[in-house]
Amino acid sequence: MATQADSIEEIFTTVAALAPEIRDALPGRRVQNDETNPSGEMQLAADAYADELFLDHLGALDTVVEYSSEERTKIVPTDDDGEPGLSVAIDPLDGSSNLKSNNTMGTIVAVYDAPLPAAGSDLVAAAYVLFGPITTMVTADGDGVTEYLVDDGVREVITEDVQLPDDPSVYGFGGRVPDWPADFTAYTEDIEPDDSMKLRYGGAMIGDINQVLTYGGIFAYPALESAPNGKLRLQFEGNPIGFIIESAGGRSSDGIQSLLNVEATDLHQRVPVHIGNVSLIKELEERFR
Ligand code: P6P
Repeated sequence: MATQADSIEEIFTTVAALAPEIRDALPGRRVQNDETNPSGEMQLAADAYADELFLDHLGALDTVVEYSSEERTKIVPTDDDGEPGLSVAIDPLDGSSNLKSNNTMGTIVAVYDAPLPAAGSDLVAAAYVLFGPITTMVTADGDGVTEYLVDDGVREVITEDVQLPDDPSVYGFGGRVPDWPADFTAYTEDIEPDDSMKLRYGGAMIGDINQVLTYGGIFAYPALESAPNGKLRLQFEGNPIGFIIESAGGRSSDGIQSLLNVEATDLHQRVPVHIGNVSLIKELEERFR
């Protein structure tokens, strides 16, 4: 009988094995396919291609009973034996709009031990694959964070027990400045004059989060005047990335509480996202009180 750790490892291995095929398919799939995803965003051929691959391969695993993705309106049941199992929520290509400009993007995987939509506290694992100059994968499974090189679809450990650096040095804030609410603007006015901090914002959450994980700092896509719940999705972005950074000694927040405590009400619900060093998130929550 496979343990839950075995099941998580099998999911991570499957995702890593698909990375070369997805990366190789990017050059030929930079075009929009005249579809919009459930969040109303234009879909690229690459988004749809990656989504189909993940459904086929993750859905075939005995221990996966539900598959969902940013690209699909509905949850796909993938189990026919009625045995309990894990629910996977995927952002197949986070930051796919960076494909046109040849900037970083990748895949975010959330593994919940509960039916979807689920709270972050139901996560048992999360990971992201980052298509940068090299392909890397960062995983968290409740027992620390590990960074891997993904070479020909096989993970090779780079660093075990990854921890956020104590002294933060980067920040990246999404949304348009005039659209930021006053409390977030006030917070940015604390951060930007700090000469130990520099702006790093690349348009793909996992690229910016990897900067935070590497150098320490904060990434935020806050609530906006025009979009009080912000832009990022709880199930596919906020929860898994919050889980990873909290597992690396950092903190996540919707402005009030950890993202992992936000109630899940809809598969594609959006949530204000603030993730990084504990000191920076605490300072933000103080501002929001
Ligand atoms: P903007 C990518 O589309 C994404 O969902 C995140 O990966 C990224 O952080 C954000 O949206 C970028 O949004 O408004 O800067 O294009």
